[in-house]
Amino acid sequence: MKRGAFITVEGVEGVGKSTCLAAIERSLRESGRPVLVTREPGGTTLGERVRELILDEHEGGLSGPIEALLIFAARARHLQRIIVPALADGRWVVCDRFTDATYAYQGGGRGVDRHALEVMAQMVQEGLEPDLTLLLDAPVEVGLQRISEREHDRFEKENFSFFERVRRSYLEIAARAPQRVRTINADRPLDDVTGELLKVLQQFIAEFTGAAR
Ligand code: Z5A
Repeated sequence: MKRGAFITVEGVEGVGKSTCLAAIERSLRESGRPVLVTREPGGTTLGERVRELILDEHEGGLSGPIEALLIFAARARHLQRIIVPALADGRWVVCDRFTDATYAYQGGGRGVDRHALEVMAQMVQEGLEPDLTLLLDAPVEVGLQRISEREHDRFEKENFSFFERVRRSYLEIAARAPQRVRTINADRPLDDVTGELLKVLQQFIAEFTGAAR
């Protein structure tokens, strides 16, 4: 059986990832593909515990390296228990954030050495990379404004320059891997954003299914 495609969605807070994930899932299901939607950190009991821990605003003293180690531990379990079996079973896996988020937040945001992150990624992913990454990009102030009404978690309480570094890291990743990472301008009305996103997705489906034939 052909393996399914691995699609990730990335971006700084408030760019519209959750909103767009729903549109991606709908579109894939309508095209008759078996879909698994998951998230990081999360997707397993261990992953959800790590998520709770790293988002808890009362959790003091979690340095960048501690965050990275926790996130990669959760990722290892997520890959082993959920992502790899689903892909092998022919399902299309759509994941809300993956390793690019670690390069952006722990690398760019917290200053963890990129090489150390690459070593952990290699150990945990064993060469598996997303087939397509949809990077929703908008100025930091736009995203933060969109989430200004809700209660903020540990990351969302960071300062503006932290998110600027995160955004810059994401854009650098996209520049280095233009084939895999497709950047979508998320500073537009939602219909325009989802319209472009679904167009990119359709193009990818055609390429992936053609290439997998
Ligand atoms: N993290 C990490 O540090 N390292 C890692 O390796 C990983 C994660 C994997 C959890 O992420 C945290 O984990 C994350 C980094 C860290 N930081 N935080 N917090 P998350 O993905 O669960 O949380 P999030 O980024 O905070 O999600 P979010 O704030 O909900 O953002 P979003 O999903 O991109 O936005 P949304 O909920 O779809 O939309 C926000 C609001 O904007 C909502 O009211 C929408 O209706 C509105 N919206 C969306 N699009 C538009 C447009 N185009 N126009 C107008 N309004 C819009």
